[in-house]
Amino acid sequence: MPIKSLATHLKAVFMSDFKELRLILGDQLNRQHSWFATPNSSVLFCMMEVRSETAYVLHHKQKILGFFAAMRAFAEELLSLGHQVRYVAISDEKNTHDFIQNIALILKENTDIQSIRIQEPDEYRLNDYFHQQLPTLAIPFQIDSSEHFLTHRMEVAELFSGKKSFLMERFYQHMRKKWNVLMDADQPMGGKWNFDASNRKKLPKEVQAPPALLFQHDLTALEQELENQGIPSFGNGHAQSFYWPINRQESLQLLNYFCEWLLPHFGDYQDAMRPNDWSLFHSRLSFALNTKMLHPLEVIQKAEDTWRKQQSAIALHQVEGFIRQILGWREYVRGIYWAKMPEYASMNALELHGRLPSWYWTGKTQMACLRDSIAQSLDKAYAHHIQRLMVTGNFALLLGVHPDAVDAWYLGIYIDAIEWVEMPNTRGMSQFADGGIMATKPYVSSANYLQKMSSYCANCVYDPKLRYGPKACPFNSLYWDFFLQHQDKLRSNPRIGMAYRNLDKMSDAEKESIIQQAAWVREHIEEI
Ligand code: FAD
Ligand code: DLZ
Ligand code: SF4
Repeated sequence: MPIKSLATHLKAVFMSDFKELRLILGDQLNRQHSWFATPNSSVLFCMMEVRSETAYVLHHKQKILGFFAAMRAFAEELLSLGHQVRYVAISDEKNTHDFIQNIALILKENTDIQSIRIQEPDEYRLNDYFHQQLPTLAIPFQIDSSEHFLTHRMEVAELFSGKKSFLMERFYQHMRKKWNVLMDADQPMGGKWNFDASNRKKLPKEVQAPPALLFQHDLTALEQELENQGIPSFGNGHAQSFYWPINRQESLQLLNYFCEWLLPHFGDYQDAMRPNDWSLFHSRLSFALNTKMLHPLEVIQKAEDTWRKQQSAIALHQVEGFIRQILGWREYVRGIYWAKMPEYASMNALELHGRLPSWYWTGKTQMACLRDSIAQSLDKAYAHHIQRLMVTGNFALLLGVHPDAVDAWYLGIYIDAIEWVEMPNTRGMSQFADGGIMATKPYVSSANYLQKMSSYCANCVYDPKLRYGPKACPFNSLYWDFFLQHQDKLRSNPRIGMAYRNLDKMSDAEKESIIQQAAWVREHIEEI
């Protein structure tokens, strides 16, 4: 593990006359940042593994392993490029496990340091912490851009100033023009901005996705180090053959693999689900992107270039569907986060107060769709978008779970989960807790949708067609009960008209049966 040579390097570090300290956070592993353009012997780069970051939520083991392994690899890379690095490992005896206290110690050891620079932290929590704590060091400091995003923090807020809801589609068109992506002069390629309607195909049995590209890292020593330090976590670590990319080179390999093998079908099967097929045609690039090992523009441009060179093999809707996720959704959710924090973190528009069933932490439920999606998340620290939105998220919302509990689960379980992207997706898009800032209606469905878009139901003890009785799929009664319970807040929403028209056609006895069946599901939630 790289940590050995980092430790050796520390001796050299103490003998130098550093003038400036620059802190690199665990999700700032951007080798192309202007900070690293030329090695400068008066600059000391610092990286820290701290308990405050491992403990703000209970993380999946792969998330901690992945962040620490990527941080260590990045420090090694900086050293090899001639930069000076002080790496504070989790087991470092002097580690105070707090960024500012660690910096204070380094300043004590390096009395020539006259200034500090950090890059903008992406999470509100850490941004707030540094704004409050940096002045206490009584030394000039500067906060630089992370040079990662395609929008500035308040761009979405400015674009939608004075508006109640923030429509992604408008933002996306603005981004396509701004960055000249998939454009034909000032018009969108193919005459349409959005090919969403072509992104909802069912996955036919005979279509097999190519295998996921997996790397092989032996992280058992790091896993042992975390255990020795008593760092809590959950889920399967796969430390012996850790398969996520932990450096830029591997991240680029993953991007190339995606463009060559998966992009040709990405758009078609973007919303499809299949048991035991954990990533289908998805890129699995979110960890590399969120740690900044990859820049969003290089991912977008690589996808667009691949399409331009192979238009006979790759249809426009495949690449547009992919680019929309990164140029559109990713930047958009970040903009919502900065526009609405800190209030966003406590929004609970539907006033939900339920608990997350304990099987969200074990996968032990008889519902095939939830069992597979949760077991996969525990094993892989990954689920693709539609599993997150329409299986685990959908069920939590129908059940009436408090958005805080849902947020904590999503923030902990996925390797790509950093609050700026996790929270708007969970609290906003998935749980409708922001009352419709992000989504124009709640993303809920009965078994009908799940049966259409997946093959889960074929092997489930529950019947997707039944609404009542012991074999009835729990999604069905909860779905109608959801609309009954939230009539005061949802009935006037024109996008939900159909659900209320269907409810209005039901007899009182039918509605009463739904209410009773949903109550039964809630009462027996731990056994279903
Ligand atoms: P692909 O399907 O291959 O998409 C390509 C890239 O587009 C992703 O890597 C990601 O960077 C971006 N992207 C796609 N959808 C979104 C989206 N809705 N918002 C932002 N970026 C998007 N994404 C995270 O990166 N971190 C999270 O913590 C996170 N939490 C989520 C929680 C919920 C409840 C939901 C519904 C979605 C969440 N997402 C999150 C968005 C999305 O599910 C993941 O980005 C995606 O599943 C990652 O897998 P992938 O790289 O294979 O994505
Ligand atoms: C996710 C994570 C973890 C588990 N640990 C660390 C850490 O010890 N040190 C660090 O600098 N970063 C870590 N991270 C990533 C941070 O949580 C991330 O940098 C912030 O959330 C800022 O967006
Ligand atoms: Fe999920 Fe219901 Fe289908 Fe079972 S029947 S897999 S619980 S949607």
